[in-house]
Amino acid sequence: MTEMYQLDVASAATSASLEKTHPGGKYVRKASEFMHFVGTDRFPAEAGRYHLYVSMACPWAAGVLSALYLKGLEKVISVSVVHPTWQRTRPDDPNDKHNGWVFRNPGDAPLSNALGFGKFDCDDACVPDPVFGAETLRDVYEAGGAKLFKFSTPLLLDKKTKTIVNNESSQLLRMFNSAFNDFAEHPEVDLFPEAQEAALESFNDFIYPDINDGVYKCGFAKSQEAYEEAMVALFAALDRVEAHLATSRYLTDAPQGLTWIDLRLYHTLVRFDPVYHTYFHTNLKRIEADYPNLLGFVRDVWQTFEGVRRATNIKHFVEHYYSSHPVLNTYAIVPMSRGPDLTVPHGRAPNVDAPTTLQGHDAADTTVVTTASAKDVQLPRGSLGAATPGSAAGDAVPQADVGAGAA
Ligand SMILES: N[C@@H](CCC(=O)N[C@@H](CS)C(=O)NCC(=O)O)C(=O)O
Repeated sequence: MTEMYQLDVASAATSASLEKTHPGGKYVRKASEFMHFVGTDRFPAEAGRYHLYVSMACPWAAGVLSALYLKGLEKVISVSVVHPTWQRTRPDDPNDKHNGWVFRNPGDAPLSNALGFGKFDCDDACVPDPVFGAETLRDVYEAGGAKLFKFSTPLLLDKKTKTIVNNESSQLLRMFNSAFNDFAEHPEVDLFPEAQEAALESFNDFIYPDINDGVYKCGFAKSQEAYEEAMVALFAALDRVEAHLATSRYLTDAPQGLTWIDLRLYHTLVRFDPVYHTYFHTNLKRIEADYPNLLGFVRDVWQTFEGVRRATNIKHFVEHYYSSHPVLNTYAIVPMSRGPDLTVPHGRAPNVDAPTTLQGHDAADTTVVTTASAKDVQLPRGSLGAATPGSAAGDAVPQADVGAGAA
């Protein structure tokens, strides 16, 4: 086990391989391979035909899963959820070092990281692959026709033809917003309001590269310069959003409040203090201590939108990052903090119209104007866990079950 780790570090550190994957030490995300759309002759919109693979740890997949819940597509698109801890996907081949997502049944034996350290249980959120009975997401990609060596979530598969439709979250969000409206329980929910399109794009122009992807650029940088450049951009962008959210409840004035860009921002921010601040070295400021408006925004979105809350699995995302990259965290030690208490009243002033299906409860219920610190308000932490896909709202994992490195 230890030998493999030494080999990995040695091969990762040669400047030739670094230049290929990290020009100038910078982390560059690989492009998605599949970009087909549902609603075409090849992939018509049908209930029961498509299957979504997600990791509840992955911010991109969690955004797509939020959209699935918000639109009421649970009976239309089936879902598999991978285990949070990456495993060797070809353990019998000493030359194949790929480490990636695997499927497990709830109650299966706990998994350790690829070096054999740590113990991470197979909890009720794990949902195995019903299409191929695959053990790994890599197997699903290969069965579905993948050519590139990238096996990421989210992934949408056509069960009828057993081919991959799309693995790009921004496109899946758009697809779920409109392509299945004939079957959706909430066709009226609109995460892509046309009137706000320009504003949404201009937010995305810096939120995606500097915040969503920005935290990864900090965490996966392989040179000090690349890390510092990403850090400067990240905190400038966070400061900018913090200032904007001082006068606006959500990012835009969309009539239903939440949009796809709020969703993307939320799923990065909710991971920020418990994961990125420490693991990705994004430690100039913390959301809980330094960004009252971002903190209020995260709590607001979590409290107001049941679909988002159900797609927020703190246990999975904390365990995933700390157990999946042995080069960064050899012994899979998981820090104890789970981040801010999301049950503390969010204190955001309502500036959107009457509640719609998107609004889980009336904004007027939450009248606190200042943002209380989790340390000041001791609320039961039982509701911090996430519901399993398909389970009822508020069916949360008790906090006691999501302790560090819960086994
Ligand atoms: N562009 C993709 C990125 C997805 C992505 O990078 N997902 C990560 C998890 S957060 C993943 O599955 N990584 C595994 C891999 O790339 O092998 C999207 O937004 O859908």
